[in-house]
Amino acid sequence: MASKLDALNRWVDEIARLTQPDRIHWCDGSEAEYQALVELMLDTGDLTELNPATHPNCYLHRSNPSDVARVEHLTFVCSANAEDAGPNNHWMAPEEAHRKIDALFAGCMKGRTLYVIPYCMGPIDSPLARCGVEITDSPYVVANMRIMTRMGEAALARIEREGSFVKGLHSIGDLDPAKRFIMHFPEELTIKSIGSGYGGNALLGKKCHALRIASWQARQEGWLAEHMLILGLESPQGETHYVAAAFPSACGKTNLAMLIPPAAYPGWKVWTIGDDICWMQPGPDGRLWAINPEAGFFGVAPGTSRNTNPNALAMLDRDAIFTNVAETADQQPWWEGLPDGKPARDWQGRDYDPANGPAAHPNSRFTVSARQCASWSPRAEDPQGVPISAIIFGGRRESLVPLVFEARDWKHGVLVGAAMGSETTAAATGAVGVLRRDSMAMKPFCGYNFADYFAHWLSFDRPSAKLPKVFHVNWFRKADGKFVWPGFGDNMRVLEWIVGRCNGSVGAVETPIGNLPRREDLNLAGLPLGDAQLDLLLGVDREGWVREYAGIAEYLDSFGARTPVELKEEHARVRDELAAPAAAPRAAVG
Ligand code: OXD
Ligand code: MN
Repeated sequence: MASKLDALNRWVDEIARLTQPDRIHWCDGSEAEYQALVELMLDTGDLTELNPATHPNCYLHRSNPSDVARVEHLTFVCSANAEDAGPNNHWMAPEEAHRKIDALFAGCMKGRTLYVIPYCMGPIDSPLARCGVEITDSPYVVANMRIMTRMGEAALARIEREGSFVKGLHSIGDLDPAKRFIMHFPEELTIKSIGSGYGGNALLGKKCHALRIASWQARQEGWLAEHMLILGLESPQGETHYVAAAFPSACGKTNLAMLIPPAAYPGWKVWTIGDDICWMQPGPDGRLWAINPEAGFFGVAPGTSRNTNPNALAMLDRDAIFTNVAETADQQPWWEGLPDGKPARDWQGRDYDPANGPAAHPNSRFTVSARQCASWSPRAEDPQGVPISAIIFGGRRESLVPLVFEARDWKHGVLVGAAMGSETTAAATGAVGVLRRDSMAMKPFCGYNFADYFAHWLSFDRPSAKLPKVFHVNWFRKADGKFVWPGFGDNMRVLEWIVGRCNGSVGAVETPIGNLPRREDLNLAGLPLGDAQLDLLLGVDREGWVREYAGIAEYLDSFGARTPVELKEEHARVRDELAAPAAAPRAAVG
């Protein structure tokens, strides 16, 4: 009798013929399998054991120094029609892409084991979850996928029930950057990645499936696949609001998702649902319901400390994989920003010498199960997801952009997200600190034309919809080269205002760019901020914003005729308000 696994078996056979592995291993996701992989990697030197007394079951992986980040210039969306990929993606015709990459896959697994990894993105019994199968020759990828996804037998059983899955083929190849490609074939629900073992390029469930392919599927099916953390904010009265927030890579999503409220907030609690990816769908009640498709965190290590993210630090002292961090003399993991300990060996395994640069690579990472986080919410396993009250966009902006503002409605919110800009970080190769537009923090991850993506976002505004309120935050404002806002736990003050706006319990002032808190609307107690600093954080520099909106117009025009007219009209509305003589400030209610 035909089984729904026939297509999977045929595909595995076909890939084995192409790549010619010595062995094929179907992953069951068990603890015994994980331990066997760890043993294997300890033997080959792919992993070294960290101090078992301080960090039991923790391992260090040192990657090839040329393979430490996502490679956007080698990442392609290979849709049949170039226009569908849009100017925001690199495009290659599917036939040419298959030919090019299959030539690199030919025979690439000789002498290696081919691992078949069935995985599920999202709670295993959630209607919002989707399955995939990754084929890889990297045991490091298998071990990481076990932490990051629901991997193994349960996922295979769901694939057998449903028959459909995303196909992901990965090989580290020979790690030659000249033979490295990350290719997506959205119409075929297929990913092919070769030449890199780095997380975002190689753990195909994450960016490749859960964002690029899923965003394409989401558009067709009426949902959203977003680069967002999800947190729950519980008040002392026991009321919890769920918030999703999009920041570009390495801009603090993990820290915000695990925030511990400061002393000024007795009885408040932040619950972590996810730190990187959010899938949202309108529910029967008109609200957006969200799941985190991942099961673990692949977080940036440098800067993570007892001061910036105590929950993260506490979850990293057992059962974790570290990639490209430094080591202390007694084999504890170390990175810049940790106040204790000092590095003895750097991320490349050399004796530490400051002349060689930072001890840990700036994009060094930890991989750890979400369940190890003290703020992890059991609602992360809820098959229905959680209802989202607010969406927050944010970027790294040294100047102009205030601490927080609220979009006046959904359409304005979509414009605010589309117009997002941020200074680049080490999460991708290329220059760091350059301002680029990064709509909804999805520039590297949207699997289709941004103009169509903006239209898709606008389409959620239907009469029956009860959409979240939309906000924009900027923790990174600088004066005299220093950050003005303390950030980290104190971001709770901004979250409180955001939730207050959702409840209609706190005020704001209307401005052309959106509604801003007045000083009296924010809890600023105990913060060492003077008048000049507060003016900077809570002010609107109209001339600066006129220039910003001119830049945004150029950006929206770069998508040509596909840019939704509605978005351009919304832009024109704000632009004209900015140009009009300033009216007396008006309090915004509700
Ligand atoms: C990540 C990224 O790894 O955004 O999450 O680069
Ligand atoms: Mn990310």
